[in-house]
Amino acid sequence: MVFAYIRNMEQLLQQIEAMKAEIAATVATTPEQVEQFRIKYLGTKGLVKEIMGEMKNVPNEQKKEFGQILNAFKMMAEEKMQQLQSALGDSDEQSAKFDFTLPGDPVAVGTRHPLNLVRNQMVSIFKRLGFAVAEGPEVEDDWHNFGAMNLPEDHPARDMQDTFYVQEASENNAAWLLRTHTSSVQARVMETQKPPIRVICPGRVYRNETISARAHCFFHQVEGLYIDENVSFADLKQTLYFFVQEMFGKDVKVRFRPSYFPFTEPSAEMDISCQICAGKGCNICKHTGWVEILGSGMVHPKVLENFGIDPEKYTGFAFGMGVERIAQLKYQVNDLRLYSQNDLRFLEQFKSV
Ligand code: 2NL
Repeated sequence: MVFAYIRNMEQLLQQIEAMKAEIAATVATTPEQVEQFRIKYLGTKGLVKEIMGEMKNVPNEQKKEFGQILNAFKMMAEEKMQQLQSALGDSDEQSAKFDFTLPGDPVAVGTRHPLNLVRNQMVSIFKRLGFAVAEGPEVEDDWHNFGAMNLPEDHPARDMQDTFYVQEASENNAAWLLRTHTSSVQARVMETQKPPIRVICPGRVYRNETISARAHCFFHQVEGLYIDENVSFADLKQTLYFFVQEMFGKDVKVRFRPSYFPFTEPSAEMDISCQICAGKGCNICKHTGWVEILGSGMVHPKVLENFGIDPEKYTGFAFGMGVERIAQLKYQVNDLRLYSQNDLRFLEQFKSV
């Protein structure tokens, strides 16, 4: 009997402390060593069992205190056993399953859509000129989309053939539609803000078109509006010239052609030298060396009046352009449908842009 010589509690305590130190110092690197530890301390003839047997020699008034000490000792031995086992498991089974030196699975990195890339670029150029960004709803009433923009009731653009109506006009209700341009957003800006106003409105717009390489039932626009005292056509030309130089480089040439829009007077379209053939003549520019990129003009006095802005005091310019068209010229995209088909072979080409 190991504990046969124990004469008093003092000795018993010393013995427990010595075993605790031994347990703490135990290392096991093989399953056999772990098993040896188990037999020595936790086996049916192990030290834990044996020392528990000493309880019967402990005087009654000290039983509670020593009971706790013995229990703590038992738990320590059990915990150590678990530690030794799991340490062995780690080094043995798990590292056999996993090779931590292998490279990880590659994480697929997405790419920005070319239209977002170009839209962001356009927005950042106009921001540098002091334009704020405004956004608005894609489902609009016909006042914000057409009426406020000086489109007469019988204007062909309002035709069912050209516009997607969500709800037709009735006696008490306005017509609701998918906006055909983002001018409706500028309308909402003029409704809520006083001049000076300087905003650009990027967004998706809808037109009832048969889908082909050159037309789609939705596309993306960036429209701009600048209203203040003494805003002139020269300001319009210089602003747009700055924009294309930033977008396409300093060598780009521009020309303005007179045009017509119900919401601007006078109106002009702007062409730039063809970015595909550098003006030599190709399919994109129809062998003219020029491509149209935007429509613009001085805001029609009636549009200003619609929002209580005095056309005698204030003037403004506005412009609108298609993001798809700018992206086509920058990246030579020859089919509009590519933008909405989500073909990864197309989209992945914009990885490094
Ligand atoms: C085009 C032509 C244009 C505007 C849009 C506009 C907005 C307000 C007042 C007056 Cl609030 N005009 N926008 C003006 C001229 C042309 O867009 O071909 N877009 C793709």
